[in-house]
Amino acid sequence: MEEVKLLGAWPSPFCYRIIWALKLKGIDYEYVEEDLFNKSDLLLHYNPIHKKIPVLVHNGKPISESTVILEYIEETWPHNPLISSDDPYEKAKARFWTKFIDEKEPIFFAFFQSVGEEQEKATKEAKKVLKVIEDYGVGESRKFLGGEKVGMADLALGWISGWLEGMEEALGVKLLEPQSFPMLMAWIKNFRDVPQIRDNFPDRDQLLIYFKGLRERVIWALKLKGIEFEYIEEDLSNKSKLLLQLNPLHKKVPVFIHGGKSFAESLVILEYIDEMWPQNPLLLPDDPNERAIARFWMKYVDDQREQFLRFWKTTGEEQEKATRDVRNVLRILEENGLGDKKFFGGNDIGMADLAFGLIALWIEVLEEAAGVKILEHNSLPRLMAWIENFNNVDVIKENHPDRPQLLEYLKGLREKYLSQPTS
Ligand SMILES: N[C@@H](CCC(=O)N[C@@H](CS)C(=O)NCC(=O)O)C(=O)O
Repeated sequence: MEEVKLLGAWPSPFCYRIIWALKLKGIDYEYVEEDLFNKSDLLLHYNPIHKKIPVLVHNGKPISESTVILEYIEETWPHNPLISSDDPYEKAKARFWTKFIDEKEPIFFAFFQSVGEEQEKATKEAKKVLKVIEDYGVGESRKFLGGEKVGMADLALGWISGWLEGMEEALGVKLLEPQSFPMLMAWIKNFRDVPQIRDNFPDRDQLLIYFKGLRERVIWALKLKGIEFEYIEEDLSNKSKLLLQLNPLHKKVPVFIHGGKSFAESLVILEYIDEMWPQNPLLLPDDPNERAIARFWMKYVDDQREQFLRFWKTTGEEQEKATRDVRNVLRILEENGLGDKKFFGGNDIGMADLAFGLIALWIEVLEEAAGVKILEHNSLPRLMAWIENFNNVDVIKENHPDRPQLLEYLKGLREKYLSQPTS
């Protein structure tokens, strides 16, 4: 009994090329889903060069690169051919289109991942590629790229029959206008009508969530790193189903969605962002000792959060005590955390600064909402300088909350807390 195993990942169009080919040929295989954020030893062992899926393992021998796998499948199981003609010229044409489509994939990736001018440029380029396929690849006289039957080039192009729509919808930008690409639209229909394709297609909604997720994360960190994301505003007095589903434990924002996975807790998210996108300012220092110190301060501030906000939630004696407490916390930060540095991590803004960002952005507004003065210039000079440095970083400046709106929000919330006897 021969071993046919496919290492894949459900959203990967490259992987579906192989699934479709095996189904069209009626080859039984074992499918192994890979977690691309935590690659298995098996994947690293079988594809040590690219560490990517798909990988086909046939009787212990691994083959990677989807177009190479398609050729291998065709040669190993020649029935129900993917290149139906014996004519070398027809074969060359099928390979030409397979290669053409494969090489243009980065243009669509750029279309999906970029923003602004870059996206406009990528959109134009992607449309040009589609036009070439419309004019020269799919013809009026034939159902598929290679003729009357689905072939290798069609499998390579398969992703435009579902994935492209997911990308378009997630972005809100349309590439495939039916009036401009009538033959491509007809090809999509023909392709999706093939039973082996129709029965082995990722779920449309899941693909859409996946692509939306890819455009996600915690605003400053991503902006500092120049990473694009989609922001979903939550109404916390009427939490969305999505939030309850993604963070059933705490039911709190922020929740970060990336690559179809989600997790909560802002500090955890910051660490993830730093690991996932190590470019631009590294939010945590390289040195393990400095790293530990930054984490220590982040945890300290997080643990003090309730304490920190207490002065704004209380009145009278309780508020006086809370005011003394928060000043103590700030003094500890001033003397032990900040020292003579511009930022908590040194000369550049870092993860600890983002963790403390609330102080810089909110404290004055919290003071005004609560009618109490916490920050005194003479007693906390370094912290005051830090607030100024923090607020002057371009990314922070550009993403500052609207002050009057924040004040109104914090005043309203304070009233709500004060009217609840237990809080
Ligand atoms: N040229 C490759 C592309 C495969 C590819 O990009 N696979 C992605 C999933 S869609 C992957 O495994 N990515 C993991 C990574 O880049 O770390 C092929 O045709 O097989």
